[in-house]
Amino acid sequence: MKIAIVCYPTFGGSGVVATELGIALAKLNHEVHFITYKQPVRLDLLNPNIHFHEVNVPTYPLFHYQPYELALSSKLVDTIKKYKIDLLHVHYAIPHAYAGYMAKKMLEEESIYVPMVTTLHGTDITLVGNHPRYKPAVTFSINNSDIVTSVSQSLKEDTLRLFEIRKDIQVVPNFIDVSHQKTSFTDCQRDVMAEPEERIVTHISNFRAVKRISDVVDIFYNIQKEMPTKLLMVGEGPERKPAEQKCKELGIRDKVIFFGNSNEIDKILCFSDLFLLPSERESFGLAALEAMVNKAPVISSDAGGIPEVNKHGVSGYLSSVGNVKEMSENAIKILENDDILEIFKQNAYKEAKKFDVNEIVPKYIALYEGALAMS
Ligand code: GMT
Repeated sequence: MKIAIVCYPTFGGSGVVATELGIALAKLNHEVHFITYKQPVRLDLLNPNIHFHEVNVPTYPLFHYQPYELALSSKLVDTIKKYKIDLLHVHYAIPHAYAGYMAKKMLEEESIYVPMVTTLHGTDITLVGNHPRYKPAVTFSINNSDIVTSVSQSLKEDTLRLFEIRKDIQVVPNFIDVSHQKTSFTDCQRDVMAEPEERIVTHISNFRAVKRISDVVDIFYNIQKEMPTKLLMVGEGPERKPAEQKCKELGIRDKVIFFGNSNEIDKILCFSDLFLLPSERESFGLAALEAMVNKAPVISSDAGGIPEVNKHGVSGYLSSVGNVKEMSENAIKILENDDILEIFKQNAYKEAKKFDVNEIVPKYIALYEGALAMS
């Protein structure tokens, strides 16, 4: 199949999932065309089946807002025609499903029919998409997609609750390449990060308010009172500076390392003993899955789709949003005993394997085949 993928190219779960999906499809000999405004951060163009087409938005002083959707739909039309694309898969409803729909309609004028699969990722539904200013357009573009998928059962339920949806929504969970984790590198250099007796706790996100970064710092503060520990904070976003300030005020700044955005999260997760994800909302929690495949148990909130990934008492523990006390106690329970930590580490890995790329990508391929058969 020739598949066009539209996604956000930046650090963030939806772009990562779209990129990993494209890479997996290319390995299965499908021809994959990424169409977005920048090369996706995790995209390696060395595979001959992978192509990247940049969407350029020429700036014009008359426009207060530059029309990205227009440029994207035009680029889609041109690319689909030029490369004879069979199917369009857009990740994140806003504005990709809307632009994809417009491209489909323009192509129909020329008797070219391309089915569109839309994958809902989370904030496109629960935060941004639900805003009254976007809601009609988001509802319209979901209802006019040929196939709609969501990354968790929880997100499917949120979508049906928040929007008037006529379409069936298929749950296709996010995934991870377990074999890559095993083979990508062997030198886990724990000693550059911490002393042998120190535990390593990690948080990775885009440092937005929804991630409750302040809870991460509070939980870590409680842990480090009980045992020698380091906190690794990976990512960039508006809550980073306030978090650094809070660490200073609590007198723990020297125990916390802020990395900024990183392309080497496997290297950081390989020596992590525990992962913290106390988010206010989370449709899936891809970062938790990436931690689990690296054998890091997860202390998380029970928001959204997290319970579908992190299993309470098995791969970690779940608490209600904001229950820092319970999250701290559970973290300490896992970290204070080597044997217990080892059990949780193995369990986390075992649970992560359920989301292996080889289990999940065939589900997308089956949906693509169904969409093509319908068109
Ligand atoms: O977490 C974010 O704010 C980034 C966002 C995105 O669109 O990149 O993540 C969403 O999609 C991820 C991939 O499907 C999910 O793992 C995240 O849980 C989801 N974030 C939220 O729902 C807040």
